[in-house]
Amino acid sequence: MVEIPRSHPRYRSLIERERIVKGLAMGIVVPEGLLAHGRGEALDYLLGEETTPVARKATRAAAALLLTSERPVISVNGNAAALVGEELVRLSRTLGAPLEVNLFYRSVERVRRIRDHLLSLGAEEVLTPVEDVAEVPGLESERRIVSRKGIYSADTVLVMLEDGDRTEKLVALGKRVIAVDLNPLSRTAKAATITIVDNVTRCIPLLADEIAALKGQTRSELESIVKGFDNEQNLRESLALIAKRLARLSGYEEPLSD
Ligand code: PTJ
Repeated sequence: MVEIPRSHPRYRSLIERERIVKGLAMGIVVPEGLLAHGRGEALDYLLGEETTPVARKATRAAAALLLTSERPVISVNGNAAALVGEELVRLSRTLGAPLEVNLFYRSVERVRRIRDHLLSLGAEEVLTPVEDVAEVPGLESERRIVSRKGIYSADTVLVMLEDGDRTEKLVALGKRVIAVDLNPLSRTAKAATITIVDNVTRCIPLLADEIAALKGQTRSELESIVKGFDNEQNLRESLALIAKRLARLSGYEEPLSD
C-alpha cells in the first residue's frame, strides 16, 4: 500500500478506499464490497461529500428513535466493519446497544472474523448469528439468518450499506429500521423508517454525538422529534439538493427542453 499524502485534495476519499482494500486483505470485506463502495463514492460526489442539513435532520431523528427504543441493535456488515469499525464500537457504547454481524455474502468464518475485528477495537458485545439463530420470515438471502436475542428480538435496527430486501421484511415484522444509505432512490432508503442519506464515515460519529447530546431530553421530547420526521419528504429533499447542486454546477438553473 502506498502512503497517501495528507495534502492530497482527495485524501479522505483515498483513505476510505484504503480501508476497504485492507478489509478485503483481512477477509472482512468481500470483492463485491469494492463495487458497492464505488457506487457510494459516486453518489457522495453528487452530494458534495458533506453531511447535508437534510441528513443532519434525519440523524437527529434517528438518535431520538434509538433513545426511545427498548431493544435497539446495530447491524454490521463487511464494508461497515472496515470503514467505521471503531466508530461503531463507540456508538454501541454510547447507546448501550449490541452490535450484530449480519452478512449478505455470509460465511461463518467471515462472521467470526468481523466479530473478532470489532472485539479487538474494544466492542463489549458482538452478537453473531451462528448459534441460537432465528430467521427473518419471507427473506431468502443469507441476511435472513439473525441472532435470536439480537435482531430477531429488536424493536429498532440500524442498518448500513444494505440491499432492500431485509429492510422491507424487518419493517413488515413491525420493527423500526434506520438506514444509512448514500442512495436516496434505493429500496432500502424508501422502505426504512428513517433513512440518513450520508456516508457512514461521516454519519456514524455524528449519530453518536447526537445521541450523547439528546440523552438528557425527556421521552416525550424525543418522541416528538421522531413524530416530526417524514422519511418520504426527507428523501425528496436529498434528491432536490443533488438536483439543485448539479443545476448550479452546470450553469443550467432551468431544466433543458427535450
Ligand atoms: O459484507 P456483506 O456480505 O454483507 O456485503 C456487503 C455489500 C455492501 C457488498 C452488500 O450489502 C451489497 O451488495 O450492498 P448493495 O446492494 O451494493 O448496497 C449498498 C448500498 O450502500 C448502495 O445503495 C450504496 O450506494 C450504499 N453505499 C455505498 N457506500 C456507502 C453507502 N452508503 C453509505 N456510506 C457509504 N460509504
